[in-house]
Amino acid sequence: MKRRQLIKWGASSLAAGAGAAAGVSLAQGKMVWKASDVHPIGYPTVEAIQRMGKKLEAQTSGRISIQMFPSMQLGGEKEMIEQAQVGALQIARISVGAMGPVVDDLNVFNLPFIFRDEAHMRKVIDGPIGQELLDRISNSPQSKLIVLGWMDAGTRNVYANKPVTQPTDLKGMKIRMMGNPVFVETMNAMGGNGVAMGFNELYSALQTGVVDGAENNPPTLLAQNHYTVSKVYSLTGHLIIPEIFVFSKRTWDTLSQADQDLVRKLSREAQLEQRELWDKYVGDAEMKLKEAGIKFVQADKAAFYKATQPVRDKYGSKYAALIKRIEDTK
Ligand code: GTR
Repeated sequence: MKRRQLIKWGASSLAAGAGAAAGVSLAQGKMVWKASDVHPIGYPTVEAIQRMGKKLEAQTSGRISIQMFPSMQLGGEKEMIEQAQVGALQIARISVGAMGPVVDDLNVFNLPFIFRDEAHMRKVIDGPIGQELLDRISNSPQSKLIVLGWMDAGTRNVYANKPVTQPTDLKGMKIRMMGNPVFVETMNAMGGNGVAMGFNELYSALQTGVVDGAENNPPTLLAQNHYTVSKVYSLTGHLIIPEIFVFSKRTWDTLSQADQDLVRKLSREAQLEQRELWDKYVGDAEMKLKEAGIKFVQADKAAFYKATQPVRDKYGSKYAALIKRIEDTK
């Protein structure tokens, strides 16, 4: 065998080895990246990543593509984070709620009523604070993830089969919260009993009465079919939690600079597209929920704000400087 040919062979088997180690399917030099989301096809976060995949395929002449695994096919967000960390999965879209236990600073965004409204949240993630937090995740040795960008997830409100307008309405009610102590304590402070539970278990827990309710944004209430078992949506507005999409550092480190730059560029586009898709989807979701007979009820937000002050005091003290900067973002 000629020397040049040998080198070529050696290089390609090396590349295949690196790819295989990082869990990337490689056929004839083509890379197929696995992406995962808990939401179904058509949901704005899923759609934005699929569009990114199409562009990636077009701009690399088919060398790189994305295979989407929607609807929790690869498990809940905790599992998705773990798979991305070991390189079994390349792109994961996850809530900052699930990232708090991985990178502590992110818990600032998981505090109740930390943002005045969604416009305030967007100002913060679009500005220097947003960039600093993304960098902190990418630079944290224990995260093993590279953050590609932010995504929107609107405002979370309580849903159950009765209205919740005051903290006293939640008395004795078991409300599912994401698995992060700050959320369970938030619900307890709001007057209910917070129950930490994986998102993948929630539908049947609502259906069988293991929990009395949950809390989420309108698109999730619709897309996860929770509205078929919880009929009243009370606008408590207690959490506005953005989401992120991340790339496995293990795979990232095997990519060429040019491929990394391309992914960065397309990620920025995906972030902008998701926001547009999100705004439209929220409007559609609210309309469909109302058409399906879901009652939207205005809650006394000031009362819930007051009730959750101990949570902000307890968790917020160590982030005091950051919280001040968030408050000062106008
Ligand atoms: C949704 C979010 C999911 C997941 C879910 C939950 O709003 O998009 O990523 O975090 O909430 O409550 O677990």
